[in-house]
Amino acid sequence: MRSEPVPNADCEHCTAGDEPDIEFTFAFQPIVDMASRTIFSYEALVRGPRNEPAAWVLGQVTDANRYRFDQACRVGAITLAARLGFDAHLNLNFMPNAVYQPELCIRSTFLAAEKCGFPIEQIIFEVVENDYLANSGRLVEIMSAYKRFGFVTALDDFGAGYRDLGLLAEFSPHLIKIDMQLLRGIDADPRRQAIVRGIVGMCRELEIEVVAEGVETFEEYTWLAAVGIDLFQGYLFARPAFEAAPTVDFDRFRNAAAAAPSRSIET
Ligand SMILES: [Ca+2]
Repeated sequence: MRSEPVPNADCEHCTAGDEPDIEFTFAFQPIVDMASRTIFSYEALVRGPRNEPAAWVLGQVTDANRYRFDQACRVGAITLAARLGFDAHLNLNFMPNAVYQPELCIRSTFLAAEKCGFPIEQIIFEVVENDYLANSGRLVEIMSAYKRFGFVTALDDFGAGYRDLGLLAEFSPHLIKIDMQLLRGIDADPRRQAIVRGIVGMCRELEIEVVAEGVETFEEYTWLAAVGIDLFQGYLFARPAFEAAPTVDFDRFRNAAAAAPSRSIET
C-alpha cells in the first residue's frame, strides 16, 4: 500500500538527458515458491528486440541516456507484464546510479503501474550492491524510499558484494537473493554450506526472506530446501522465456527429496 503521494514533477535528469535510442524488450524468468508449488514472481531480464543478450542492450547505455533508459526499462517491463497477464510479483532490476531523487525518479513507474492496473505491492525492486555508488548510504536511502512507497525490495547477488553485510546493518530489504556462486554445488561443499546456513539464520532473525538464485541441480535444490529456503530461481525450474511467462513443471519435484542422493541433505 502506498503511503506517500505520487510526486507530480519530472526529474530534470529525465527531461534533460538524451532520449535513449536503444531497442529493448524483456525475457521473464520465474521465482518459484516450493512450499506452495506456485510461481512467486517473474524477473524481467532485459533483451534486444531479437532476443539479443542483456549485454547487447546494456552496452549501449551511456552517461547521457542512463536516466531515461532506466525509466524506460521499468515502464516497458510493467507494460509487458500487464499485457502478458501476470498475476504474480514482478521483479525489476534497477540501476541505483540512475536514481537522482527517489521521489521524482519513481514517478513514471507509478504512472505505468496505474495505467496498466498492475498493483504497486506486486512490484519488487531488486538491486545489486556494487561500485556504482560511492557509498552504501545512498543505496540505503533509495531502498528505504522504495519501501515507503509500498514496493517490495530485494538485494540481488547477496554474498558477492563486499558491502552486503554493512547494508543489512542499516536496512532490511524484504528479500535477499543469495548469489549463485555461493550455491553452485553446495550439496557437496561444506564450506559453502556453512556460509549459506549462516545467511539463512541471519535472515530468519532479521525477518528477511531468502531466494536461492541460479539453482541448476536437484541436489542443490534439495540441500537448500532442507535448510528452510522456499523461494528458488534457476535453470532447474525454468529458463528465461522471451516476451513470455515460462511454465514450471512442479510435478518433477514431487519426489525430488527421494531422487536426490542422501549426502545432499546433511553433511
Ligand atoms: Ca537480478
